[in-house]
Amino acid sequence: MKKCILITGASSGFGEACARRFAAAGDDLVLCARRLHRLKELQASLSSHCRVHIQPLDVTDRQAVEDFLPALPDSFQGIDVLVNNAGLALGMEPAYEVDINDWETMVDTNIKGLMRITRQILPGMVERRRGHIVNIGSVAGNWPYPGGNAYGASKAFVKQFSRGLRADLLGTPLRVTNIEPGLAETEFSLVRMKGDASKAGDVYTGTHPLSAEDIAEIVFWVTSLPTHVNINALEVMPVCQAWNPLAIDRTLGNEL
Ligand code: NDP
Ligand code: 8X3
Repeated sequence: MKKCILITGASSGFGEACARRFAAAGDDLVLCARRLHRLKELQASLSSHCRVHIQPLDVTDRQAVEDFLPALPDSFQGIDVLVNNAGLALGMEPAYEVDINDWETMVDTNIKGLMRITRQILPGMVERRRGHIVNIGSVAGNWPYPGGNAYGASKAFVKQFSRGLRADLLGTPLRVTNIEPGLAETEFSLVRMKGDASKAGDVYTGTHPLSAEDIAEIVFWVTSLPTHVNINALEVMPVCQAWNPLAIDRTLGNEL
């Protein structure tokens, strides 16, 4: 049965790939991001497959998020699947050198933006007794690494918030899933390295990372399972990625 899919951050990477995947299934799409020209291009390429509504939206703008749902055309109001994908990492500096503005932008986008959209969409899903929220977390929410500080913490929030939603929604048919990708090649690293294409490229050198299409297939799969099945969390890494041993410093000597 055809669904109505709302994807935040649909202008590139996972969000765009999810749009293409759901479009291939003929679902209705509501696509948001800040870059309207990207959304327009995507809409043009998908509109022969399905109905597509695009909406410029900055998820850090609380008023814009509150105005978002009422402004949707009636035929797109019944959101069945919310893919909470808009997000970013900024910088790799250690916590004692980081630009506090970067931390705040990550919190405003990855935490507050995701909460605001969820709060807008969830009441309608509960009322219609139909819906699936798919949050895009990260391995960074499970495993700390140097320079991951606030980004990892924001994704740990997404993990626990997803569990909390499930707890609140027990007794309804609604589903909640947290997808936790590892290394994936999108515009993510270009954004994190603030436009430095060389540094962003280095992140993937010699690897075979996940693709945006890999993640889109997983998002599509979790939403296509029988309606009594809830994937709570799904951590996915490329084969070339795993854990390091715990780090041990051998330089401090007598200073401690
Ligand atoms: P991209 O940079 O390719 O895509 C990020 C998307 O988020 C863009 O469409 C961007 O659109 C949107 N976005 C960013 N800020 C805002 C905002 N304030 N309001 C609305 N939209 C916004 O990266 P990915 O596709 O990789 O990232 C998607 C999600 O996946 C993020 O949450 C990221 O943290 C997560 N992730 C990424 C991994 C990776 O290695 N790539 C691994 C694990 C998780 P626009 O700029 O047009 O607003
Ligand atoms: C993105 C994955 O490992 O760069 O969420 O933090 S990682």
